[in-house]
Amino acid sequence: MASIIIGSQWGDEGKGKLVDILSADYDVVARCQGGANAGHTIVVEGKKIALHLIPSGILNERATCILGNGLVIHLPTLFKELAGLKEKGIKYEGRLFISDRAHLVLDIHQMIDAMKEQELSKGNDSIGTTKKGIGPAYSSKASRGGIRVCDLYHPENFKKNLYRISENKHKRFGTFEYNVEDEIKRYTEYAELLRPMVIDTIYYMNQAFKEGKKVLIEGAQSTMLDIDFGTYPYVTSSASSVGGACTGLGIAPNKIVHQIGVVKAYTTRVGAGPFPTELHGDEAENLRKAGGEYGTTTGRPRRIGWLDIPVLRYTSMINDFSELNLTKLDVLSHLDEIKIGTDYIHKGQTVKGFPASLEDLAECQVVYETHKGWRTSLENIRKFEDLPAEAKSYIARIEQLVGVKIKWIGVGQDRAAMVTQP
Ligand code: 2SA
Ligand code: GDP
Ligand code: MG
Repeated sequence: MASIIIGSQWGDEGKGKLVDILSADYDVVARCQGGANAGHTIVVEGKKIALHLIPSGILNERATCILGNGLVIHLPTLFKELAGLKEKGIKYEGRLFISDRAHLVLDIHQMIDAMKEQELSKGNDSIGTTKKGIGPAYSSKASRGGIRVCDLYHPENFKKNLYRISENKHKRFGTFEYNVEDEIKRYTEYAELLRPMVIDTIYYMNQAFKEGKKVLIEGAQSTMLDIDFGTYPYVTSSASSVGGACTGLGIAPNKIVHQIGVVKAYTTRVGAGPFPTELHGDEAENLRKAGGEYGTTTGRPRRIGWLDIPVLRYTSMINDFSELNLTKLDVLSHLDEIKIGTDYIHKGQTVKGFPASLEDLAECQVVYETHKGWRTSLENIRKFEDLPAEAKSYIARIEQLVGVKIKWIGVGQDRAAMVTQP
């Protein structure tokens, strides 16, 4: 059986922390999509670890970690991250495996990401990507010109494809500095370093199910950034909702028995794109500071807003969340009043689902309700019954509005700061 942890908003809900906690009960922890655009921060006894490509289950020595076929992998970033783990004394040898079908993000993809953003900025249309080469790498994949991990072991093929990518991109973007021969040399070295980790992860995953192993799938980015369901084109380039687990790991949907949604107690978004409950000025700045809302990968300040129930109903519908983890409730502790956006009104009608057109979305008015704050620190609370009454009623109201039980409540950054609702 598998459980999947999926973001219900625009990312950075705190998925990494929950994966780290739950991984103690799992044999395998797998990533199925995205790349080093992800940033998952875990804090254990005051020590911070930021992961981008490697699953957050790596801290649990019992778990085998998998990077599935649905990922796009920048090998220099992967090796940097592995060196960081080594420095911290975390052993990954023999328990981190990479799909031979995963696609590579090459430096040229990262350069194109930056050039495309620059081009879009002329019309004020930049996506605000992480510039990690994600969109261009998935474009190469979809247009059947990508390079996969298995191609590293067929140097002639690798070389031919890299020259082709480089020629195509120069035709499209004009002159820019990119030395194909240097890149080939680097990748010849990476290929050998990577070899012990490369396996057929599809066979591995399905054998793991046959052997009765428990699998935890770690979502990255989140449903509102999904290429199909998100606020297109202000999305990432992968399937970051439940369906991405099947295509990104080669497993059947009936293997996934729990879909755990992670919900931040307010909303954040990095990069451009619509954000109906967005706050500005001091209100936003105070929450940003209280929540440390700066990108784990890029350090960019995250945009801040109130909890958006239409978003949660929509992402809960797509993923059929079995239970939720409400995170960062402690961040709201300084507020006298907390708002929740309960509905969108468009042309006098309550919106069902979520508008496809960004123009329609911009015309929506958000209906808010106001809740009394609790004005006391939650960080040392470890039992549900010890939460203040106002916090309990905020939790109960979210459960009622979304129609899904909140099983875990995050009350601080540390691994230990998690309360379970009986
Ligand atoms: P990309 O780079 O092509 O995937 O960017 C497309 C959009 O997806 C957003 N995106 C993210 N949003 C939130 N968190 C992400 N990871 C990092 C983090 C972000 C960071 O954990 O903080 O450090 O800035 C992430 N990755 C991609 C991105 O902002 C674009 O809106
Ligand atoms: P992810 O991308 O969903 O894994 O989330 P990130 O790691 O990018 O961002 C979430 C941030 O919030 C990280 O710095 C976490 O350490 C932190 N965090 C997670 N849960 C909580 C919580 O309950 N309270 C507080 N204060 N911080 C939290
Ligand atoms: Mg993140």
